[in-house]
Amino acid sequence: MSKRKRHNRNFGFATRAIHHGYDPRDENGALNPPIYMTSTFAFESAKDGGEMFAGEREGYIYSRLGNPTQNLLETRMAELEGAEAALATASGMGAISATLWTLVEPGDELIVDKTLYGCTFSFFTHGLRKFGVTVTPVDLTVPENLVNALNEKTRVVYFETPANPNMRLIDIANMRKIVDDSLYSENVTLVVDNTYCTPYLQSPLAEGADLVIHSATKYLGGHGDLVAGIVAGPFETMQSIRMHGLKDMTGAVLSAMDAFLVLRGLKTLEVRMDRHIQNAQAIANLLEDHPLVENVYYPGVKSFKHYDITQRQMRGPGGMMAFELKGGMEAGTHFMDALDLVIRAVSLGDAETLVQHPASMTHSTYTREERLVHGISDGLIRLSAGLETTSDLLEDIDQALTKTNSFVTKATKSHQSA
Ligand code: 3LM
Repeated sequence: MSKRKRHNRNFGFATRAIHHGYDPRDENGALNPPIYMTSTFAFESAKDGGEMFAGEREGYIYSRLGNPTQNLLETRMAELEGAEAALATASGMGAISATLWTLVEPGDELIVDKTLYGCTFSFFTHGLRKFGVTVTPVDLTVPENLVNALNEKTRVVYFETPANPNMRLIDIANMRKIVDDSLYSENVTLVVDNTYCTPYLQSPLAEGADLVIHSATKYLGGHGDLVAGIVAGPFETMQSIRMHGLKDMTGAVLSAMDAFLVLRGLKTLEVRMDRHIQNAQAIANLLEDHPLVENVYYPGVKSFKHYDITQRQMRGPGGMMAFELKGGMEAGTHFMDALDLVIRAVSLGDAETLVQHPASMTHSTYTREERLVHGISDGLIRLSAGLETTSDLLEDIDQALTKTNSFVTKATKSHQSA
């Protein structure tokens, strides 16, 4: 944290994403913050060291417990999410696991939305369950389902909005109200994964969530060159996640180098998100008007099922979408292989436009039966709109759709004549 106080004006999002918590005058005028490449920190005296371990004196001890570069990222992310504090972790899964290991005990219950990123689903259903935690997936797009599911064992309500990969939206303020109106509000922590939106487009804590989680690997880093995670919320909870879930249970601490890279990514988050949206909107419009496309799931199109929640909860439709082609999975894989500029890869939020097939890739941690119950069809394709020139993307997607169309027409004809 900066030792000097800079003018305390009510700065906008981009200004805070670039400046908050750092003053070059504290670091020999260096425009960029130093990368503290050190595992351990020298104590002034044995007594000082002992006092730091006892929590009686502030200071850095060891980089699994804290490091100035990580700390700057945490300060900045807390500011952007409107949280008292934040914690940087070695991956999004590191943030999720450190948080859950801190919040739950054997016998507790977790209520989760039925659509989750594949490894989150896997950690909950295959990981936590092994340790005596009950995990109950429900469709949280129907608020009554939360009313019915809450009980005296519920400790955590967890969801993504928009959900990866099918873009279902969940009304955060409504979930808060339902928890508050229940008999169990004291015991329940509401956790929202804000990876798809980033704090530029959505503020879960302001909507009533207790904790917000990110895979910083995605838009926050923004360049596909690192893996990182963030959790943000009340100071005391962050302290216990740091000292228990992160320090002792997972050890999944972010390196100083990667903390620096996420800080660098944050400087351009606002301009990148605006461009991601511009490209995603143009692609979604093209898909929606194309005869080969069965469904488009993008918060910026009027046909979107949760358009009302988008308007209320999000400051923009984001860069992510999913769609299904007529001709199902076969047409989908043909389309993906026909793309030339757009890249076939998992992950999202990068400068490059990426497509992937959730059923065989990011969500292959679900069984086929689970995917169908959880709303992830075999034909679903996910697209992360990048930052390229819009017309180049449209041209590539259009030519791939044209090739796929002739493939589907030929396949249908040969099927009919057989
Ligand atoms: C993906 N997602 O391609 P890391 N929460 C959300 C996520 O999308 C992810 C995580 C948490 C993808 C990763 S799939 C092998 C690649 C909503 C990650 C986990 O641990 O930083 O990957 O975050 O959808």
